[in-house]
Amino acid sequence: MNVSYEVKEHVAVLTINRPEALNALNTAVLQDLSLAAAQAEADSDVYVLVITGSGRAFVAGADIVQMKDLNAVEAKSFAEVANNIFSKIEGMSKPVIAAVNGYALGGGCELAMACDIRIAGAKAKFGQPEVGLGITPGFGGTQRLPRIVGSSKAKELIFTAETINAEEALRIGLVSKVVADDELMSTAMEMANKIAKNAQIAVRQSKDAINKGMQCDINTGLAYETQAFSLCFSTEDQKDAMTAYVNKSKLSEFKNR
Ligand code: CO8
Repeated sequence: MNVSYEVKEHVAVLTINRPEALNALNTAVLQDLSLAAAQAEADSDVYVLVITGSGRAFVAGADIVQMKDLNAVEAKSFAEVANNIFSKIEGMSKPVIAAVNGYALGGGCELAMACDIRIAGAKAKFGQPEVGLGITPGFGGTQRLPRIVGSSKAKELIFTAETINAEEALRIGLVSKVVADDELMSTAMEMANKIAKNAQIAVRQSKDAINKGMQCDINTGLAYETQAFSLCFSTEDQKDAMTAYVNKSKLSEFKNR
């Protein structure tokens, strides 16, 4: 297996595990990543997924050895397979945190960008080196990077193929937190556990409204939000939490229904 998967309470941790090739994404790794993400989505006990890499890389890109001799038709199919998997991860009902422990280059940066939140270890490195290899980004980089950091910075990063460090990634908004390398997983787990304690229907509706809203005009987005907001009033969680607030008591946990 190129991916290890374990569940701790309500948090699943998916570790890409091909350290000898800096976790480069070949067909087998993509397949295992896809299966593990689907497992997390299907498991009703899992509320949050954390994705990380083993060794000194998160993912150092798509596998260049596998890509080298592809023709255009094969390249299209490879890109489509990965794009489908990344879009499934992005579209998961549950929040996904990328704990970026090292190189996140090319397909690795693109995988991190398909996650909802990115936390970086201090040694993490980000970049889209594709034009230096004679190709464009192919696993979503031309689309997700400008949506996250703006088109000018995205174009600069993609056209120059420059690698940036974690502090610069934080400065441009590519990641939301940088922590010491040895605190990366504990920080990611702490954030995941904090999310897991909230009302999961509300968390998932929020994610859905944000994701849909990022793809449309603001009035359509506001309509998605109104739908998500009003749906929450049909849950026991909303009644329980607001009743507890009004009674000045503390809700011990959400039923998530
Ligand atoms: N593919 C295959 N093997 C890789 C990759 C990769 N992306 N990255 C690292 N490896 C392998 C190395 O070949 C090496 O293997 P070996 O020991 O057998 O020689 C091993 O991992 C360790 O790597 P290094 O010895 O190079 O480690 P260094 O610390 O010296 O360097 C780097 C680390 C800087 C990360 C370096 O490995 C590197 O530059 N890697 C390539 C990074 C890169 O260019 N990534 C982008 C790839 S393109 C991409 O992702 C496009 C996605 C869209 C594709 C569309 C499909 C059609």
